[in-house]
Amino acid sequence: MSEARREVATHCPYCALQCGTLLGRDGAGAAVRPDPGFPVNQGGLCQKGWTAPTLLTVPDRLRTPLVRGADGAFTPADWDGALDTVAERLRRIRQRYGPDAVAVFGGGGLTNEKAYLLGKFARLALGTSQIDYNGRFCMSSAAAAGTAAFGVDRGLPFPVADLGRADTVLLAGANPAETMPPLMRHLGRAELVVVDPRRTPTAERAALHLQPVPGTDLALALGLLHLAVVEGHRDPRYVRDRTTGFEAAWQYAMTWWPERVERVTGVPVEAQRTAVRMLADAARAYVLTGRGAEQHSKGTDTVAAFINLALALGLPGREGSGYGCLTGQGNGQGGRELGQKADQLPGYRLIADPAARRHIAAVWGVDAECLPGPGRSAYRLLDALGTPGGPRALLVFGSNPVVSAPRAAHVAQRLAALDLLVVADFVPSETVALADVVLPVTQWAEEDGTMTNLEGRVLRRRRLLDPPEGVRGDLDVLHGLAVRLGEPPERYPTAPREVFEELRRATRGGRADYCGISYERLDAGEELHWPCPAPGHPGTPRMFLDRFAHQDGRARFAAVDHRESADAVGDRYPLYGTTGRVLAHYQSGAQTRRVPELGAAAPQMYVEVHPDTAARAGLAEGELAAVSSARGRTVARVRLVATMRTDTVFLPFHYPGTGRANLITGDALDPRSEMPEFKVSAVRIEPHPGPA
Ligand SMILES: Nc1nc2c(c(=O)[nH]1)N[C@H]1C(S)=C(S)[C@@H](COP(=O)(O)OP(=O)(O)OC[C@H]3O[C@@H](n4cnc5c(=O)[nH]c(N)nc54)[C@H](O)[C@@H]3O)O[C@H]1N2
Ligand SMILES: Nc1nc2c(c(=O)[nH]1)N[C@H]1C(S)=C(S)[C@@H](COP(=O)(O)OP(=O)(O)OC[C@H]3O[C@@H](n4cnc5c(=O)[nH]c(N)nc54)[C@H](O)[C@@H]3O)O[C@H]1N2
Ligand code: SF4
Ligand SMILES: [Mo]
Repeated sequence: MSEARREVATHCPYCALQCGTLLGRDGAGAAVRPDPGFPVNQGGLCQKGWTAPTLLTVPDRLRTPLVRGADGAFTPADWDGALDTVAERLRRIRQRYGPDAVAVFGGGGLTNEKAYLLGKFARLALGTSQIDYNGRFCMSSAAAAGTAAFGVDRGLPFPVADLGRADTVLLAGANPAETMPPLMRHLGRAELVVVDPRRTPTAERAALHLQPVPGTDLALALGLLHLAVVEGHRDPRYVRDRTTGFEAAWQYAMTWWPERVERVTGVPVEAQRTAVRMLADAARAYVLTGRGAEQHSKGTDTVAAFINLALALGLPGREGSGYGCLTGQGNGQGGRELGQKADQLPGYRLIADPAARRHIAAVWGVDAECLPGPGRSAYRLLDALGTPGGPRALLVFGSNPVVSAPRAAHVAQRLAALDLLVVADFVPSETVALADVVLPVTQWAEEDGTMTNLEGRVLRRRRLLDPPEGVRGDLDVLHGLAVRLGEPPERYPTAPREVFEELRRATRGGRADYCGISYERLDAGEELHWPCPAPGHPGTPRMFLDRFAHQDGRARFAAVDHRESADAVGDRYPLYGTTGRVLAHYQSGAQTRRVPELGAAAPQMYVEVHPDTAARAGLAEGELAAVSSARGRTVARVRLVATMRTDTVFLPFHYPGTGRANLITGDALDPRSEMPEFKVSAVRIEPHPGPA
């Protein structure tokens, strides 16, 4: 790295907006400023983005491999020693129990190159089917519904900047004012319809806020479709020429007349009517979903119902209108199409599809027969750890499931039951604390690679700094392990560019085709959205303008009906407990809790409660409450919020220990996406007698 290069154009390490930043040296560390030329953030950054460099030099950064000794304590090790230990123990476990006894858990924050190599490493070097990743907890319901409707799933099938010309945008279960603040710059012109049980900062900016009972969006979306049809807003030409399946979908929506919807959701009939009119009267309108609508045991059907509404109004695939899902993690999009998902191979290919297997096997230089089949999805995988017939070893790259997985106390027990837990991370997360071997890896500013943002735009992450001594890149770690497991070294390149060149070939002809994208084109400043099937191809910022990706070119309505959440509120647990995010913290908080400014902005676990609900429970502002469900309890400070529904409490999931929101969440999964029900638990709130 030349010292002369004082500033590089790169992207924020956190969320899927991937704000453009200029990263420069600042003493021993680095400083960022927004890249004014990048159209997605238009010169904006949130608090997390501004403070991201702090984590590069945080005092407890992992700087040496650690191996747990017989006494239970971590001992620093050199890299050769640590990798030898891991390889030797993996080999023994595999010999004794077979290849599926070793599992891999990846992350949507990994670069495309890392996600691709991790999937290849699992299938070839380990020969295991047992790989999945935290994106299962994030995007999977929208991905399943989007694929079924459109034939392919790209978070936003249009550039973010298109939202800037919208007249109406419906946001179902998304709070971008806190989760993607610079996105709000594009939503300044539009009238917003926000569907959220809480009056969030996003809802404050809305022309219309619908405040449903948690877990009832499916009924609401069916009701909005009902009204759109009976009030004559359906676009009959579009429905006839560009879609199939309306009649079957209508059989359900027909029965969701507005009064019935009001009874189930609590959203007044008049507000339903206004929402439909605002969408139907707009020349340009968008329907967007976030985790609030998706993280349910009926998340896939809920997204499908919102897509049905968008299709009836003729929005998807029309310039200036559409449906999209707001992707979450930095590489939430790329992470889900490059082969770290249990049922997928690179290019969004299905691992059970013989043609897909042949194509990938040829790129990898192996026989298709030696590729394993589909494995367990994320929660099922975690739940099976250390059980008879389940994995005995787990390698974690880019997730902190002790805090972020549902039913977290149970998941921590499963992790503790393993023969071997290996975690690659750059900070001592709560999952690192349970590991047998810890591998310290590089961070964004110390590495090259690519990320794919929420609009399918492929971006360059660029290296400015040399990693601290003792720290290696994830690609080096995978290479080192693979070679020790007897793989040919050239099969696991350590240079990101080389991995990308292979990844291009692997995705060729797949649904997410990166074949025409190269570091050269990206570095020359080209704006490239996949699919980009050839080197001369301009990429595809707007999808579906002529046809959808199904063979007949048509989008599919889905025949879906409402159903209850898995957890029923009742005498014992009378309230809806829902969970989500706050501005200052990111995910499990492993990173942002270490940044002093962010820690100070949101220092400790709290629960948002309506004053009447709190009073009934004998609780006042600032007091400690125990929030319990059938799974367990979490301890949180009461924050009185007058705009809350009286039947609902809200818990952020960024905090560790006894304040983990996931101590109360359960293991109900969506039958199609296997998304956990993070957004609805039946809970009770009461004073917590002791210290937190
Ligand atoms: N500050 C911050 N930003 C982030 C992240 C972060 O951790 N912190 N994470 C990134 C990632 S990975 C993701 S996935 C995105 C998520 O971004 P969002 O989807 O915006 O985030 P959430 O807070 O999980 O959920 C959004 C809203 O859903 C509401 N909600 C809860 N239950 C329901 C329900 O039943 N129906 C409806 N309609 N709404 C409901 C919550 O009140 C919440 O305001 O954010 C990304 N950006
Ligand atoms: N109750 C509740 N639970 C939730 C949610 C919710 O809304 N409510 N949301 C869910 C969602 S949408 C998500 S996305 C998950 C996220 O939850 P997690 O998967 O736990 O995500 P992070 O906290 O980002 O954890 C990433 C870890 O990997 C490390 N890391 C970051 N980049 C890299 C890298 O390049 N290489 C390696 N080796 N390590 C890296 C970080 O330091 C951190 O420790 O949480 C889910 N859990
Ligand atoms: S909005 Fe997302 S990408 Fe942009 S600065 Fe904040 S965390 Fe980073
Ligand atoms: Mo996410």
